Amino acid sequence: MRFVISVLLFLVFISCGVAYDPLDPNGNITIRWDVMSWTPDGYVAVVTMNNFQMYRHIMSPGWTLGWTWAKKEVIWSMIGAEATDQGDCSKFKGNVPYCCKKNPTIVDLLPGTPYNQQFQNCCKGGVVASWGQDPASSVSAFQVSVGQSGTTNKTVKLPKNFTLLGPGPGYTCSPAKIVPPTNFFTPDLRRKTRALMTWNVTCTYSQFLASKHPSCCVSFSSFYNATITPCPSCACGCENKDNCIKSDSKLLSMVGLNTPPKGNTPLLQCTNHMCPVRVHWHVKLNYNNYWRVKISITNFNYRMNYTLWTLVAQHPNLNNVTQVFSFDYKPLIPYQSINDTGMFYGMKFYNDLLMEAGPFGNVQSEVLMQKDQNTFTFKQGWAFPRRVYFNGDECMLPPPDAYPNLPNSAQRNLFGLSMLIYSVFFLLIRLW
Ligand SMILES: *[C@@H]1O[C@H](CO)[C@@H](O)[C@H](O)[C@H]1NC(C)=O
Ligand SMILES: *[C@@H]1O[C@H](CO)[C@@H](O)[C@H](O)[C@H]1NC(C)=O
Ligand SMILES: *[C@@H]1O[C@H](CO)[C@@H](O)[C@H](O)[C@H]1NC(C)=O
Ligand SMILES: *[C@@H]1O[C@H](CO)[C@@H](O)[C@H](O)[C@H]1NC(C)=O
Ligand SMILES: *[C@@H]1O[C@H](CO)[C@@H](O)[C@H](O)[C@H]1NC(C)=O
Ligand SMILES: *[C@@H]1O[C@H](CO)[C@@H](O)[C@H](O)[C@H]1NC(C)=O
Ligand SMILES: *[C@@H]1O[C@H](CO)[C@@H](O)[C@H](O)[C@H]1NC(C)=O
Ligand SMILES: CC(=O)N[C@H]1CO[C@H](CO)[C@@H](O)[C@@H]1O
Repeated sequence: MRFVISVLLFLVFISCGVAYDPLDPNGNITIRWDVMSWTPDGYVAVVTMNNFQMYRHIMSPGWTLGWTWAKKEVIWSMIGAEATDQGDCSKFKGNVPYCCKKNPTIVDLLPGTPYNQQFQNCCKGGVVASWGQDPASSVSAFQVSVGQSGTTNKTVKLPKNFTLLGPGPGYTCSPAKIVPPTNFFTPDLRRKTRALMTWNVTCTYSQFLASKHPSCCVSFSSFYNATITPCPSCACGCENKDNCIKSDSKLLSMVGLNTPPKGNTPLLQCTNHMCPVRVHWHVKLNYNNYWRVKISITNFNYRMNYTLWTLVAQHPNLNNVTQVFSFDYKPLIPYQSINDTGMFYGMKFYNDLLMEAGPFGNVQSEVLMQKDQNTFTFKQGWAFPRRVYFNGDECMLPPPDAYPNLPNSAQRNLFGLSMLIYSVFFLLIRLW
C-alpha cells in the first residue's frame, strides 16, 4: 500500500513537476519589454522584471538574465544593468557597440551605482522581493538601446530563448509574446504615454529543476509528549557528509570559513538531515479557546545569510490566527475558499535576516490560534503543519508514523489514513 502511494506521489511530482506550485498557482516572474522609441538602426526598450510570486524572492547574488538575438542585433548601450561580456565587436570600426554577443548575459548593477548610471528600480544587486512580502520592491528594470534590429513594429524580431537564474537554476521561461502596448501614467504629470510595442516573457519556477534534494526539513515536538520527532535523516541528501563541520569549536580553526560561497557550495554543520535550514514546529500550550505554537528556523549553513527569508505553512487552523509574535504574517488563499495557508516573514530591521550558522543563526516566533471546537484536536498529529516551505522551496516533513502522539491514543493507523486522504486530495488538485 505504502509503495503504491509513493509511486503515485512520485508520478505526480514527475508529471506536474514542471513549474506548478499548488500554494501559489499563479506565481511567476514576468519580463516585459517596452519599446519606447525607434532609433536610426533599432530601438530603445525598457525591460521590466516583475516578481508576481507570493513568497519566492530573488536573493543575493541576484538574477542573471539571458536571451538569444533573432538576427544580428547588437547592444549600443545599457542603463541600470550590465552585460557581463562584450563579445566580439571586431567587425565594427569607430563606433564600437557595448555588447555584440549573440546571447548576452545581463546582471543588475550594485547598490551605490553613481546616480547618472541608474535607472528606476535598478541597482539592487539583482535582489527582488516577493510580491507577497513587499510589492514595491518586487520589480527590477533597466534600459537597453538595440541596434541592427528592425525599426518598426513590423520588422523587429523578438529575442528568443530567455533564461533566468534567480540566483540558481529553477526557472523556465516562455517564448516572448507580443501583448497590447503598456500605458504609462504619471499622476503628477497628468499625462498618459504608451509604449510603441510591448512583448512579455513569463518565467515559472520548479523546485525539481533547482535541485534534486529538498533544501530544508521540518522537526516536531509538543507539550503532551516528550518525543522530539527529528527531521528525516539525509532529508537533503548526504553527499556533503564528509565535508561538514562537526562542532562549533572546530570551526575556529577553519580558514576562510565565512568567505562568500565559491560556486555556491554550502558549508554545513553536521546533522542527521544535512539540510541548510531546519524548521521546528513545537505545540507549546493549550488554553480553553486558544492554542499556541512556537516556530523556530535554524540555519546550518556557515556560508549563507538569508535576507528577506519567508516561511509558508499550511495548517487548517491558520484561518483563525489571533496573534503572531515577532514575525509578520500574511494569509495566502491559493484556492479562493480554503484559508489554510499563510506566510511568515521577518520584521524589518529586527529578524528579517537569518544569520549564518552559529549562535545567531536562528529566528523564532510564537503563533496564537483560536480553536474551532468542531475540528480542533491534538489527536493524530492534527496540530502539525501539512506543508512547510522555506524561501519558496518545500521542506521535507517527518514520516506520519513518527509524529508525537497523544498518550494512550493508538490512532496511528487512522492518522496514516488521514495523511493518505490528504495526499490524494493534493494529487487531485495538482492534476486538476
Ligand atoms: C503571471 O502572474 C500574474 C500574477 O499572478 C497572473 O495574472 C498571470 O496570469 C501569470 N501569467 C501566466 C502566464 O501564468
Ligand atoms: C505583461 O507583463 C506585465 C508585467 O510586467 C503584466 O502587467 C501584463 O499583464 C502582461 N501582459 C499580458 C498580456 O500578459
Ligand atoms: C533555443 O533553445 C532551443 C532548445 O534549448 C534550441 O533547440 C535552439 O537552437 C535555441 N535557439 C537559439 C536561436 O539559440
Ligand atoms: C504597429 O503600429 C501600428 C501603428 O502605430 C499599430 O496600428 C499596430 O497595432 C502595431 N502593431 C503591433 C504588433 O504593435
Ligand atoms: C553575514 O552577516 C554578518 C553580519 O552582517 C557578516 O559579518 C558575515 O560575514 C555574513 N556572512 C556571510 C556568509 O555572508
Ligand atoms: C484568513 O485567516 C486570517 C487569520 O488567520 C484572517 O485574518 C483572514 O480574514 C481570513 N481570510 C478569509 C478570506 O477568510
Ligand atoms: C509519544 O509519541 C511517540 C511517537 O508517536 C510514541 O511512540 C509514544 O508512545 C508517545 N509517548 C507517549 C507517552 O504516549
Ligand atoms: C472559532 C472561530 O473563530 N472560528 C472562525 C475561524 O475562521 C472561520 C473563517 O475564517 C470562521 O468562519 C470561524 O467562525
